[in-house]
Amino acid sequence: MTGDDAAGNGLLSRRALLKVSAAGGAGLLAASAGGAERDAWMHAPGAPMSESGAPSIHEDVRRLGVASAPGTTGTGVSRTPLERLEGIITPSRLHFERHHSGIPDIDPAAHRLVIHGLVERPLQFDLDSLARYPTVSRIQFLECSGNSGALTAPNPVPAGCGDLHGLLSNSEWGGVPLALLLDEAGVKPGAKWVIATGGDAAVMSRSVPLAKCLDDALLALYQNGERLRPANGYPMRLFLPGWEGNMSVKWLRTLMVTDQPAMTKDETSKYSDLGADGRATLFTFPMGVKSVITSPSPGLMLGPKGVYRISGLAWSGGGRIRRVEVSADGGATWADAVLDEHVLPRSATRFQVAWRWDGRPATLLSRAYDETGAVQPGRSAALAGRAPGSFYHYNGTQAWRIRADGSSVNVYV
Ligand SMILES: Nc1nc2c(c(=O)[nH]1)N[C@H]1C(S)=C(S)[C@@H](COP(=O)(O)O)O[C@H]1N2
Ligand SMILES: [Mo]
Repeated sequence: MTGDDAAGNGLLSRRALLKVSAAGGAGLLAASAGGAERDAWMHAPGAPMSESGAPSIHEDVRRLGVASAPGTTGTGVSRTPLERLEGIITPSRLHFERHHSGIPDIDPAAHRLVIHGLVERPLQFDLDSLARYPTVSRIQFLECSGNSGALTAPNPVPAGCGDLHGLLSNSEWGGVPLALLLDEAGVKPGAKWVIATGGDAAVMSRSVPLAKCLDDALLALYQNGERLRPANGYPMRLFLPGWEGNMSVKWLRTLMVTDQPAMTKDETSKYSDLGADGRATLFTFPMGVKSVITSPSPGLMLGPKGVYRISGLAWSGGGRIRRVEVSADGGATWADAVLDEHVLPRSATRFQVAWRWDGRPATLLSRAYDETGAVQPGRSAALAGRAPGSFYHYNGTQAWRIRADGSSVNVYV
């Protein structure tokens, strides 16, 4: 250990993070060079402007694992390539997708949102009427409760960070607080739940506690500054910060205020958690505190031994991330990672730590804590009490085994 060491096997202090450099790899410039020669692309004017931007043709970053269930179109998922992104915002084109019956082609002029049931005044809204309400915007994550479920498999699946954890994205969501609209409809005494249904062929339907709807629920219209993308609910979706993604009903069509949950197919046969005792738990709403190292991770190679920046994401349905620890010795010792500037409630939070890799095999792990005091469990604790095959709401720690050749692989510790 040296003065900069913060934990075993080369994890360095916060101070060391600022000193991470390519350790000579940046290439010292000969004094005579001075950039005198023009580069090839400097000899003629460049390309013109365009009406819609696109990533550099040199950057081939796409959603991962785009797949539909056999015999269907659009019933499945695509995942965010977490290991190819930095910061906390997921570009809208890379936001993960989960559709139960494809993306409906909704005519925004014809779409209506209806609020009915236990209300004084049933109301109907179109996009024009909604545009008159005050809006809010918040940077928050959306995570499918099936995310990371592959880690419940008996043997580690040889897959990458986005393949395993990419049913998580983080956006700036803008729209009208649902409380405003419910207030206008006049919720009647005795109301406790709101049944939300979507305008897709699957008619996704979920029962949401009224308290959440009156708290921070959003009728989302905007995503990262532009209208929602069709895949993510255009022209409007329910957005329930920190809660399992399934409840954020896309293409939102009706909200029925009731005194009890509806027990829809989407909250009974699916998205319930089967315990080892054979009993299923319904209504697991908030997503647990979780973190994952995005770099290094499978598919990203380390070069020669030396100091590297470990980078990752942490998030919690319970609120803000308070602390993230990283281990380079399989969980024997832990060092505090540095949290980036934006530590927002129910948002992905970027963490980093410097690591002096000695070129030998090592096992990296991260562990997150949130402001409620919740701690991300290890794998065995996260599996305790589950029936075999029960994979929703898994938030155990992720271990990457770094091999001597600089490659890495999903392992269990
Ligand atoms: N109407 C409707 N809403 C839906 C779904 C759906 O298939 N239909 N999928 C749900 C699930 S399971 C998740 S995880 C999120 C995914 O949102 P995204 O596709 O914008 O990432 O939307 C939820 N809302
Ligand atoms: Mo989901």
